[in-house]
Amino acid sequence: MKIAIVKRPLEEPHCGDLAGFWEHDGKVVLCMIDGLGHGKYAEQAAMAALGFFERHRYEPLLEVFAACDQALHNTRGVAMGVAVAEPAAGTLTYAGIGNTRAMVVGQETTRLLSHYGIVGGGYRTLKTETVPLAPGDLVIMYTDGIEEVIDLSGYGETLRTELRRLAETIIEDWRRATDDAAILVFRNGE
Ligand SMILES: [Mn+2]
Repeated sequence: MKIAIVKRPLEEPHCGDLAGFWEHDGKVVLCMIDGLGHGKYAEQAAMAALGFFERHRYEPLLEVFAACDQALHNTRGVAMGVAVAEPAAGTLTYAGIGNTRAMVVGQETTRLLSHYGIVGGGYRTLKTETVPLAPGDLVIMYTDGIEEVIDLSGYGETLRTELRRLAETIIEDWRRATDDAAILVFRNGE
């Protein structure tokens, strides 16, 4: 699987931004988490969310978000985005709460919608969104430690095929110096 995750904590050793991925049954599940604030308690909340999600990752997305919201109520809470890629179907299904970001970059760039709220602190509405995912498309997910709008148009084709270098370059170019930062880049199989 072609995937790269790069993290830059604001203050070592704690990083409140965490990412995970799992592959099963022809699907790839991608998860980006930002524990509120940064430092030790942000990391604790993010680890609780990642652990919860890992145990329940094959359950329906909206149910996992709802149960995770309950399970994290005595933490600071997190922003969380989850994308499920189904290469055979040519689709990506996304759900997100809070200000983690996700986009599909192919012929066009499609930004996915996150809903308002905090996982662990409550939210009103959450829906999944399904968009096309073509062979070779990139899925890029990141936290708000990186500028919301990142422009990849200046990045050449070589960079786009070297996922770790691409992730490192984005984080160097678009990082905000006031927060933890993390990025996950996934290339859909060709
Ligand atoms: Mn953040």
